Amino acid sequence: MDVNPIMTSTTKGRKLFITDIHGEYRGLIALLAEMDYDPFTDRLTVGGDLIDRGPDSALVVRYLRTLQSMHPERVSVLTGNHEEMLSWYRSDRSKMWLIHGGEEARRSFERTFEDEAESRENLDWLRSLPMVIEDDEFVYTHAGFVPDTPLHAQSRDILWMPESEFYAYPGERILEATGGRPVVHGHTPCEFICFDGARLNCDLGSHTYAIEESRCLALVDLTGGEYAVYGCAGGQIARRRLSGGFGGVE
Ligand SMILES: [Mn+2]
Repeated sequence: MDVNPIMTSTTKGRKLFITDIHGEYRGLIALLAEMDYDPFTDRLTVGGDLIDRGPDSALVVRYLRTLQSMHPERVSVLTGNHEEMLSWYRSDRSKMWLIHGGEEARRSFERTFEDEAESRENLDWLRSLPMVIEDDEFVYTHAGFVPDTPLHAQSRDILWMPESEFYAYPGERILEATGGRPVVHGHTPCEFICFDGARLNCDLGSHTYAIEESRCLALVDLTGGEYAVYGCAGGQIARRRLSGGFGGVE
């Protein structure tokens, strides 16, 4: 078997990314195991849309909140447009959340959280999550951002940014705004994770694609340039390489 020494040396202390989990708790846990996730060395960033549509939103929220509280230096969680809809629902009972998968999440909250206090703690945590996270190599957002506006002065509209709008900007313009760092994001389901030199969309449509067999969740190793895919319908896992020269090893 062909073992790449560079890959072997980077299996610890990787940067991992997962997004648009949408209540797929089993998939989340299976993928972390598949990739040998080590919370004491790996950095995990979650790209928002933890909740809605899928069966176990409360378990996803509780797990990630606990993980972050245990490893605050190495676990970061972004908000997405589904957390935004939940926040509106909690403020003024806006029905928009319930019709976009919130009904499933509400049932999961009722079934899973012990009492009102636990529910409030977890949902307040969701409300506190940031829209932009960055490190020395990458910028992370849920859907994209507007390069004309400073990274940390973005409007909350960016949580809803269609891929067509984000990808209408030339890659150079995005990299100029981030100081040369690629943007890792989700929000718009795609079939394969493809790096265009400036952007990496990691949403494979968990509980979102109309065709059940197409719904997948990915855990991406940004350091090693590969990812694991979990099929929401059958629970099968596959490994793939990132395309577009990502990770420095082809
Ligand atoms: Mn989503």
